[in-house]
Amino acid sequence: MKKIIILSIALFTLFSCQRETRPNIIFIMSDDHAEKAISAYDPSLIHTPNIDRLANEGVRFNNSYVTNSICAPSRAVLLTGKYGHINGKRDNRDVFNPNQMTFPKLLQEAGYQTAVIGKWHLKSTPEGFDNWRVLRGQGRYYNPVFYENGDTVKYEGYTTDIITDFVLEFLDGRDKDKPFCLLYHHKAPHRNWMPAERHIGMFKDIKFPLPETFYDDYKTREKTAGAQDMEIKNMYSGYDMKIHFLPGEREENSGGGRSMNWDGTDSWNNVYNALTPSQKATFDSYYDGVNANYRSSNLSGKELEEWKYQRYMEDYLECIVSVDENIGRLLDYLDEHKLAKNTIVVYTSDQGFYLGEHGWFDKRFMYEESFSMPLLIRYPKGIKSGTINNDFVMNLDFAPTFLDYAGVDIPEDIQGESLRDLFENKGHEEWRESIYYHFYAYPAWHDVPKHDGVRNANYKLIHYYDIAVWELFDLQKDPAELKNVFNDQSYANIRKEMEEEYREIRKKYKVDE
Ligand code: SGN
Ligand code: CA
Repeated sequence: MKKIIILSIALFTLFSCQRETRPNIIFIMSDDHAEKAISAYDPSLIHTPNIDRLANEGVRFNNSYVTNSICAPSRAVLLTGKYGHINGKRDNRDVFNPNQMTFPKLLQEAGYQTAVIGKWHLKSTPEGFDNWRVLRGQGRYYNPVFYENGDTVKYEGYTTDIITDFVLEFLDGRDKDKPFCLLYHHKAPHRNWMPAERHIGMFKDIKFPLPETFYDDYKTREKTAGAQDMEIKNMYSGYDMKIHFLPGEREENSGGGRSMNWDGTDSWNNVYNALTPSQKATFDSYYDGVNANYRSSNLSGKELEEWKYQRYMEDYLECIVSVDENIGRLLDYLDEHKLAKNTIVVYTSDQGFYLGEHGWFDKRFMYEESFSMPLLIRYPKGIKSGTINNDFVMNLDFAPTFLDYAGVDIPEDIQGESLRDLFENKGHEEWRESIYYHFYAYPAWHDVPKHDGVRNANYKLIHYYDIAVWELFDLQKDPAELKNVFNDQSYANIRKEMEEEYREIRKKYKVDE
């Protein structure tokens, strides 16, 4: 009898010890958040003290990239650790096949409590989650509709705050005997950039500097960079700039939706009308002035374009202030509940974004601003504070990393690598030296042709295969990617090497012809 008791105590202790050593995981992803709009990366545009905590107390990755710079495909890569041609989600229109392996399913099987809260956008119902509360479609900034564990519920308030309320609610009500894995996904700062009431107008007096490439003439890239529809000058005056139309007035610009037949009617009013009377009053208290200024100054040409840029930056960055505040709420919660030490906290975005570079907003291209994604990870038990990492990491690596830290076997067919190797040095010497990208969403908004390509430390080769155009950039000499040297004879050898690398990497990732 005594023996049995001792044995059960021993087993119980062993079991509970095991439970305690497995880390919790909080994966925070915002939508369209450029690195340059996080002060840990670049302090010149905005101060994000809470997001920066993750860099200061953990690691900042300087070379983190997505496989495909568009929302839903990026989310499918997160879940599966595989490229879109393998997981089946190549563009926003494809429906994600939920009957495939995902890392939340594996963690759930291994005894984790799993949840996803916020933007989802994968069209099929979330699977592998004990709790899910996801935004309908793209989600709205105000008064959002959520699908939650089978019900459809509408809430009043600001979506960034509401998503975080739900996150804290989940943490409070969780099963404390299990480790948890929580995907916490913001809608902000996605278009059409509506700040929280408390932040409206806070950047009104700041004059944001124009990026050096704002007036890019697209020379040597005429059919690609020069043929898109994502220029700031074509942003909607209604929906994007929040100008109310006068009777009979129509949108003059494509707004980047040339191929999608936006009807040109009062696009801001549709969104504005979904606000409550008190939200409207707050919007009016600031945007009435913007409207008056727009009408009285009657700008055109470059002046109008630069005015749009300022308005865009103001609203975009104000949305990020709310994201940052809410991350502060979460980090405080982790401190107060003594969860910080044993929780891996990741901050990233579904891709990068243009903040005026090349004259653009949006993403899609394999050029640096949209190909890259911000990535900060804090895990006091495994990562030294203040670490800077310059290796090529990808959103492919999230799934294997989380499985690795949770002690779950990484399935053979996962295409990413565990980032844990970078901090514990095993296998670090053999880390990848080049990365592969593939964008498929054409025809679609913003008119960016399909392309794939390879990047290494010095060069980038891009193939727009439907229009038979190649681009080669010398990233050391031309980091802004303004000069395509594909047909430059002095690069003939480099071109050959990169073409070989392109063939190899496509083979490695099993890209079908
Ligand atoms: C919407 C936006 C586009 C954006 C896509 C994809 N237009 O269509 O500007 O590129 O989403 O974004 S909007 O007028 O509806 O805001 S993604 O992040 O979901 O991939
Ligand atoms: Ca996005």
